[in-house]
Amino acid sequence: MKTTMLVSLLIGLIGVTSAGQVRADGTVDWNRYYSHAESNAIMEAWVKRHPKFARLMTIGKSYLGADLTVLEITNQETGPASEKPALYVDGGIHSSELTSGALALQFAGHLLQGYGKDAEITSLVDTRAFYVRPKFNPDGSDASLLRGVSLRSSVRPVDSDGDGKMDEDPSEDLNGDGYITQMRVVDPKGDRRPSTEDPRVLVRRGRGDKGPFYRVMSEGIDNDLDGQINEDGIGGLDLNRNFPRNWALPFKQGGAGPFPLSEPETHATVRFITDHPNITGILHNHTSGGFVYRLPSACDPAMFDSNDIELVKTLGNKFTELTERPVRPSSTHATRHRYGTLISWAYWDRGIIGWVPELWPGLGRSELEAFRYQDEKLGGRYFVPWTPHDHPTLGKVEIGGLRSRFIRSNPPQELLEAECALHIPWFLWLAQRSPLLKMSEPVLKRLGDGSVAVSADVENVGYLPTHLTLRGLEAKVVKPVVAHIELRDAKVVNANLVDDAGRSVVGHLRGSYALQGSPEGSSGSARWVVKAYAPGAAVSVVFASDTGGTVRSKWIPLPAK
Ligand SMILES: [Ca+2]
Ligand SMILES: [Ca+2]
Ligand SMILES: [Ca+2]
Ligand SMILES: [Ca+2]
Ligand SMILES: [Zn+2]
Repeated sequence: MKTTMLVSLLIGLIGVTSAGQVRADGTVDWNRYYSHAESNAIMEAWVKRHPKFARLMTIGKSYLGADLTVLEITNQETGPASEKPALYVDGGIHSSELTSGALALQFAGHLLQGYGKDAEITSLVDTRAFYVRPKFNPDGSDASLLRGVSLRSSVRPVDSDGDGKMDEDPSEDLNGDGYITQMRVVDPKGDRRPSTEDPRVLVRRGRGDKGPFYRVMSEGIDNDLDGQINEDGIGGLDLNRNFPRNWALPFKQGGAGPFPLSEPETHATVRFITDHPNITGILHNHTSGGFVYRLPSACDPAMFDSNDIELVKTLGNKFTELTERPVRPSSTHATRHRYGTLISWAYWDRGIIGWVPELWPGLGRSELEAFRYQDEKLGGRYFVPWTPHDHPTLGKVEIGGLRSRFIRSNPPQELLEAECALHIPWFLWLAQRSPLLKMSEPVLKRLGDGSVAVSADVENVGYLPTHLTLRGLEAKVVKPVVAHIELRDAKVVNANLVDDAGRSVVGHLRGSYALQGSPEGSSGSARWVVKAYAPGAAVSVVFASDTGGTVRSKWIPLPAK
């Protein structure tokens, strides 16, 4: 069973063709969901079109061997990405949450198309870097998009019902219409009845209601004859429970994998973020709900420093201001606690503030409103009329109902671009909130003995402190600002606090946000005494911060007598 399913999954993936989706003017139709191959083709076309700004990286392979691709965006002429504060943006950790990946891709397109036209974007691409990963989990996203498979995250087989068999009972498209919808069967004990306002809609049965009553199941058969229909479909892991901080065993939380970072998709993420200490913020996109989850996440909120939470709330308030949508803490589900999330790991182990935008509030408040909308605006194409079907074990059933993937769980294509675009101003605003170093012109002063004192000041003109959060400071996971001097035909004869590598530690610098507990002062300085040993001697001063970028002076000749 396992092998057959994997083979059919692979065939499904190979069957994808990557048509050219980028138009001659560089634009892309954002009212479309793209497969992993199409998404990669779009990013490859951008790299060809904008070689100065875009670079494609493969950071690992998925469970089925697909490339895990990240698009790096920055202006190479103003310095490499590694020397600039960066924002990490992903989507698609959860397979059917396809809007999240669409937003990541659209965000990258917005940056590339906006450069040179929009002053804010031009400045951001010149001074910051972006790492955009539209398909966190390409196997699962393609299974959902291309084959309508229902699965939470990765396609790695899991025995979800504990019967010793893995993925033995997925859903089946019994009526062959290309969709997995619902089956309803008349049952006096059923908990549903047709709505009096719209008989196509099944609502919860109330006390004293009149029949007929229905039992509703997802479309399929009981493949393993255990009495349950569709109880163990493809996959079963939740990759956003597989991160190493506060990871939990299955007795506390299912689907988290056998051990932290057991999965290639999560391992590549932790490797990538750790290897890119310039990342100052994480946008880990999901769907649906129409709000943003903030820290604290995946552990007791009391463990979090209240000053860090104040900072998180301040940053989140801007989202509400820009979108009129709420921000909610991620850890207050008493009954549904989460463990091992990406943003929890990023905060505790890297000091980074991460966010979980849950896109798409849905169509209206009730199922009835969704039906009405799809009737009036979407040509009725998301409803499959209830049609009799002879089920092999249940006998007479009806198959039909709402095709919910692109109406309830994700927006219909017509609304996709607008839903994603709503979030972009806040993403840009967050990118601007990074720390950012700026240095003064070094001052050179000739001393009596013929040596030259070189001094320079540096300031964090950004918003966040260079340590990002108090967690980043206290756990020493974000490095302080350091200075060093580059020399031509000169040597350092005395230096203020120079370490073995010739660097002077400036320390952490506060930004314009007054984070309680952050070191005082947003500026620092460094000083060296140097001596020329040949004519034409010159120096250049460099201040480097993982999170605030690297700034360099030009080469300055040492003053002659
Ligand atoms: Ca099973
Ligand atoms: Ca069907
Ligand atoms: Ca079964
Ligand atoms: Ca079973
Ligand atoms: Zn999700």
